[in-house]
Amino acid sequence: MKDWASLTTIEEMEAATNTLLETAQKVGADTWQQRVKNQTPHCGFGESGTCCRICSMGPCRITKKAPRGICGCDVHGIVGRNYLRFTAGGAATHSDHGREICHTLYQTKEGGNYTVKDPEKLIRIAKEWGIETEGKDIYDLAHEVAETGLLEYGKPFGTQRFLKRAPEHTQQLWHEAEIEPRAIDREVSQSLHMTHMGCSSLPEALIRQSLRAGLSDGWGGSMMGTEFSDVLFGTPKPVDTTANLGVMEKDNVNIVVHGHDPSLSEMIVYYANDPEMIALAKSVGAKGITISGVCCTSNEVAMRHGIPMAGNYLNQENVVLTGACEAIVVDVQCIFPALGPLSKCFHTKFITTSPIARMPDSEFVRFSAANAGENAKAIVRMAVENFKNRNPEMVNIPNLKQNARVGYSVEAIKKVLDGVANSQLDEFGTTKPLVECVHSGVLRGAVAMVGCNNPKVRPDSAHIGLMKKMLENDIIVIASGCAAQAAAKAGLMDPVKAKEYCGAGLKRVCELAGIPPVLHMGSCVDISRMMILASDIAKDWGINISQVPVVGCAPEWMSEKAVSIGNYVVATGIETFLGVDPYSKGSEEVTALLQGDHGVKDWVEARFVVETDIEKLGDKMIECIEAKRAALGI
Ligand code: MSK
Repeated sequence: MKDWASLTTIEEMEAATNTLLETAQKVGADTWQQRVKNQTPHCGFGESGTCCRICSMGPCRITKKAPRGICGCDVHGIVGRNYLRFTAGGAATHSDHGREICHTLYQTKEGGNYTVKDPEKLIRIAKEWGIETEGKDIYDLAHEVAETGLLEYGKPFGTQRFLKRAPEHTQQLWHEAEIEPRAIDREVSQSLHMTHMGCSSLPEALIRQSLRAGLSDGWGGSMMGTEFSDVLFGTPKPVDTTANLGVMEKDNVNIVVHGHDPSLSEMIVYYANDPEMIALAKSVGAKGITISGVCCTSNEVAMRHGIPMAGNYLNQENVVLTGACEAIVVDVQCIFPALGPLSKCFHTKFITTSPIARMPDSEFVRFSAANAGENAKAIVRMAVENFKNRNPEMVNIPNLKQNARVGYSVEAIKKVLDGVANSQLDEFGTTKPLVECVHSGVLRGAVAMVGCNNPKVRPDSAHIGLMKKMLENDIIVIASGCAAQAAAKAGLMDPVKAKEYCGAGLKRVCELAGIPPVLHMGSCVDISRMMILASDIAKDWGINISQVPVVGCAPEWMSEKAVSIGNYVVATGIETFLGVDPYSKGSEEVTALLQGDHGVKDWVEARFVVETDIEKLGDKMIECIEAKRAALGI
């Protein structure tokens, strides 16, 4: 057994949370811990997916005595429809994020709020899409690529352009299964059409469309969100930062950014470093301005600027409970409406910025690409001026902080690994050294660990427990979203410390490449990076994606986006392990399609595994990786 002493434990994180909950009690604040108690036990029909409220004849709930809804739909149709709607919600959300990024790209101009930071990537994508690049002004090209991207949402004919990035075999599987995504909006809208009263109730058709809608996200909207964020803000490279609540600074103005869209947070980071704003902070008695982040906005600015990560999804109330948060500034997704009333118990300003995420008890500063600079400066000013309203007696910043190296885009991974093995890099590097490490057994395989926190799982315990188990077994972990932040908070992204906890093979790779054993690949939309990495590995290795010893895992997921992600990861040929059931257990047929030997497995060569016992989930992941190795004869 390893001694994990230098890492931050779950118990230490819980102890810190408990001191913050004492503050909550003092000020009479409501917290998610209390609301979970209020909501327990959960509705059994909802949990098993067997409640239908798609039309107003119901709601219909399926029991032994009432096996069909009023329209005659059976439990399998109801569970299947609920599952597809769940997926469509996630695909719409991720893809709309991607659409916003396309619009931001369209707004770029020389000297403007937004400029092109990675012109090579823009040119690469333009060429990939057959757009003429020769002799074109970079901003004309950016606008043309952005417009072409926007048309991916509603084009009347054809399929998503990025599908061609997948290996031929994968493309063939998608074609044969009739799940190649067409226009992104069409897949979302068709999912709603199919699940309208009186349309599909055949589980197989509903699950096929779930995969298709998921693919429109992962190989469409999300992929554009990632790629164009890189064009706009720079493709991430390894950068050092810190993580956990202790990154907030007692003597500074603390601004916490939260949500997903980097367009706003990039600007906030810029203006927090503005000498005028720093001088203003000093004039109100602070030593400076600290920006830190929660959820995926945090991942975005951490990867590109080394901005510290205060925490993940279930820490969002904690940052306010420190009493040292002058402003929590949010864009879209994963934001608790609870932040409004909670902020009112403190001096904190809860600032919403997007018409997509309006909430009571917030101050709304409508953000737009056209006036981004002005908006961001106004927000930073509001936060700074709020410092004087802080009650020093309420300040309690838990002393938890770990170092983390983040920013492993596909380009960065290839560069660090290829750089070790090969002094003559080709233009973008290859995954061959990684393939060699896995082939030789130095690394047994890889796990893509993604997803949220969910109060149904002791926060972060599944992420951290599973990661440790993988590292001990020489399985490298790539992580994104709140799973990545869990690793960073614990210290698993500290390249100096974390390698000590790995098996001998993984430790050697980390030392040679100077990487941590858990690689931060970004935010939720950046799971598309993982799809590209898996595709490139399969191509460099000369095998199918489903043969590569790699699995996906979301042990603490909670959002619709995560269901959409699960669908596209499985549809890409990667076995996906979930620690929370996606409201599908009420139907044997749907469960068999998603998890059995002859459902999605027959169509795309991968399936879901749902296991709420985290120890068993980890064992199953290792078994799956080892079975893939054995099948390859390695
Ligand atoms: S933020 S979707 S809680 S990963 Fe992307 Fe975290 Fe899940 Fe939101």
